[in-house]
Amino acid sequence: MRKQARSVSPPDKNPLKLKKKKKLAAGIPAVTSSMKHGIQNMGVKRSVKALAMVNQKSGFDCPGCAWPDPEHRTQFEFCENGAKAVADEAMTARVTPEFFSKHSIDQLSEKSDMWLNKQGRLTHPMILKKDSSNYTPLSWEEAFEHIASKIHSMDHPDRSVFYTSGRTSNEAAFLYQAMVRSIGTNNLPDCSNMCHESSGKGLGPTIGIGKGTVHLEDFNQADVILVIGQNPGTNHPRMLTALRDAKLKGSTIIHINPLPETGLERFKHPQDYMKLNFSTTKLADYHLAVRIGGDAALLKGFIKVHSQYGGLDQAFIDNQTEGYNSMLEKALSIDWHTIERDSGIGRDQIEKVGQVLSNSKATIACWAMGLTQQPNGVSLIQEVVNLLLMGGHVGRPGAGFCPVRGHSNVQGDRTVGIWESAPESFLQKMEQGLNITIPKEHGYDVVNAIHAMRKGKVDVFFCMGGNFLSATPDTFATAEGLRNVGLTVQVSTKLNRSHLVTGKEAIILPCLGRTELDVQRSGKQFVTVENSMGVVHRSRGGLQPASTHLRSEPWIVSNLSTHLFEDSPLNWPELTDDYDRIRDLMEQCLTGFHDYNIRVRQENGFLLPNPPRDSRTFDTPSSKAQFTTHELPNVTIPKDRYIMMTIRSHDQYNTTIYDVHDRYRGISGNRRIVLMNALDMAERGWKNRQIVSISSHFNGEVRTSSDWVLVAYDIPRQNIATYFPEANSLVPLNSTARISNTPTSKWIEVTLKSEPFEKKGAEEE
Ligand SMILES: Nc1nc2c(c(=O)[nH]1)N[C@H]1C(S)=C(S)[C@@H](COP(=O)(O)OP(=O)(O)OC[C@H]3O[C@@H](n4cnc5c(=O)[nH]c(N)nc54)[C@H](O)[C@@H]3O)O[C@H]1N2
Ligand SMILES: Nc1nc2c(c(=O)[nH]1)N[C@H]1C(S)=C(S)[C@@H](COP(=O)(O)OP(=O)(O)OC[C@H]3O[C@@H](n4cnc5c(=O)[nH]c(N)nc54)[C@H](O)[C@@H]3O)O[C@H]1N2
Ligand SMILES: [Mo]
Repeated sequence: MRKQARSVSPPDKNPLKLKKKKKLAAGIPAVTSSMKHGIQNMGVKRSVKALAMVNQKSGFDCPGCAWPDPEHRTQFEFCENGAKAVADEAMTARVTPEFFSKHSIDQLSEKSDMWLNKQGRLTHPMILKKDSSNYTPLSWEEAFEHIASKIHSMDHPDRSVFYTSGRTSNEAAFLYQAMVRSIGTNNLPDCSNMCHESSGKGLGPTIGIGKGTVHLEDFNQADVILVIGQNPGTNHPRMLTALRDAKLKGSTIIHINPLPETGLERFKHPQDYMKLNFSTTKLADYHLAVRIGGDAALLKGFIKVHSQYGGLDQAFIDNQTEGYNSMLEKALSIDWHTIERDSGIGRDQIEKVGQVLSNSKATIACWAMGLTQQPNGVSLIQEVVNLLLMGGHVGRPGAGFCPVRGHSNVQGDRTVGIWESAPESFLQKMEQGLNITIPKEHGYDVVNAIHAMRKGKVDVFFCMGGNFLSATPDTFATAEGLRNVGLTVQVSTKLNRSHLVTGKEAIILPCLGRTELDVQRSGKQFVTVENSMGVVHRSRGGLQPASTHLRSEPWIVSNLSTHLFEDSPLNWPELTDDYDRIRDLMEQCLTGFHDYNIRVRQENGFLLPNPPRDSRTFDTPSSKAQFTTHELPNVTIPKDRYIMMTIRSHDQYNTTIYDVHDRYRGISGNRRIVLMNALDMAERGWKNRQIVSISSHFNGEVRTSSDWVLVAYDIPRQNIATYFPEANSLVPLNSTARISNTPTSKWIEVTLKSEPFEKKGAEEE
């Protein structure tokens, strides 16, 4: 019998080191860190080769994040964390069949997530047979036959679920959804359900498109840039360059965040050292240390101030919007006491910053997970829309909405069909283009997929990338769900915990990454991606693949499809012989992709249509932008409770842990830490390094996790922060944002209890 694998990483046992928080982002330490990760993982020669290709017109798109590339690129168009992402994929270590024969999955699960990732690139297709404890190799042909036979034996197409993580190229994602819809289901959950779903659901009904409306060039023309609930210094370091350039041109930057994130304090471009320019730039002019969940109140405050101090674009409000009066009436009905209490920000400061916003001729609002992963994530985004619409800050230079996407192609994946609840008009065009019949019922999103697995409703769970077990909420509940599934399949580059906590049978299909050469029958291929600002461009890897057994994601999909469908209107093998054929097909099925193969070969790719940005028009039922009216959420917490947010450290990429450092925050050695206000600690008689257990409370359910270490930090009172994914077992599966169903990873109500110091090693609860 197979022993059960552990679902939460054991801690890396290093002593916790605490230093002062850094005030300067990037600079020389960023250069040193890029080099260190590069050389350790890839060696000198490969580092130079790989990094010379990142974000170059003839190279590959950085797998780090979705921030766009400037038109005038430098020779080194990457950042510290992009370099780490490249090094992590292009590393020379390998996970081979011998590795799997040496280690059983339960043994591997006792290793930390960091250790698992460090073992290197997966090299062969592998299968974990029923009741067996070790993966064994199998051929691609055997793998496809096995998966196809499981899918054929299902009672209903909806008993299969197909997850996607946002690194998948447009071509692979498009073919993948075509395969899934040909099977007859819309069960296409993706990482976006846990990420910017609230942005899409907030923007769609108000401005008529679920995407941002700015270009990179707009940053140079903005009067004011709001950065809300986002830590670009760590997660989008190249955005700091855009902020610096904007700043040097006179923009005012307003940072709204419970934490004083270093990236927004002072910035030194790493490449300036080569030009012997040692000056640093102060970025944020204002930092409002809002309480977690306090943005709703703060935004109402700004709206009140704006209505008093003028700067309203009355003509725009009158002619191109609806709902202004009701929205304003609601904001004005909320008294200052409530706004101050809920936001944690004094009226003086709100008025001061509110005036800056009122006086602005062009405002850009950027945001990320601090807003989207709140229970009221969708209405928060819509309050941001309210605020900007008041001044007409959309569809003109230097102004607009900028949801800053995470995974490098998460936006593109959605555009090409990774969408469990795609609108009917989208599916109709897809149906015609593919010449198949597509069911119109919505499929499972991430949270509903977990519910379905737990209820025994899933026979086959297929993942195109990602780490479903560790990225999703409620780790133990998700693990139970996964163990219920007949067959789980992971198309992956690196080993992670989702390969260990599996269905009754599991298959690993190792694939090429962004950095690698992709050669098909017609020769070398490139793929395309869409960045956070709607630019579609090419990405072509150049390194020799990590193993000769690796296959590209499009190849994997087309070969599986060949085994799945006896008579399909699509000629699957032909599609992957030359990816131009995939793009030809995409042109037929998607809006905005005409002359795809020609336009994507232009130097900087092409822009997808975006009515608010291109023509200040709004694709809503009344063709007007919508102001929306929202109640304030209840954010009062009982005296003995805290609100916990789960965030990223500087040395991780989502569930991939590169190292145990969080350089900017001055923390290293341990990832099971809790950032807590020193006064809250003193009140409980606690000091730095106190060990605590955390219990989350939701609808009467309690989830507990032990062995966490307290660190005194500059964070609002009754707010605490822990790292994702270690804290995910505390995120209740049913605690999701209204409308978007995004897990509320930034709003978890918890209590803390001290534990004896000698307690070692996090236990599996
Ligand atoms: N190096 C690196 N780059 C990455 C990633 C990575 O893991 N590593 N992940 C990628 C992905 S998929 C994504 S989605 C992005 C994530 O990028 P971010 O959204 O920047 O990531 P988080 O660490 O989740 O940080 C959220 C920020 O929101 C703040 N916050 C939390 N609650 C609130 C609140 O109530 N109000 C306000 N105003 N702020 C709040 C936190 O203090 C934190 O600064 O980054 C992408 N890029
Ligand atoms: N508590 C909490 N939970 C969160 C979040 C949070 O802030 N707090 N953030 C959420 C967010 S924003 C996101 S986006 C999700 C992320 O969820 P996922 O996207 O599922 O997770 P990742 O950690 O990015 O996936 C890493 C794995 O992807 C595989 N991989 C890497 N590159 C490739 C490739 O090119 N092709 C293929 N096929 N596989 C590849 C590797 O095997 C690697 O181990 O997590 C969410 N979960
Ligand atoms: Mo994300």
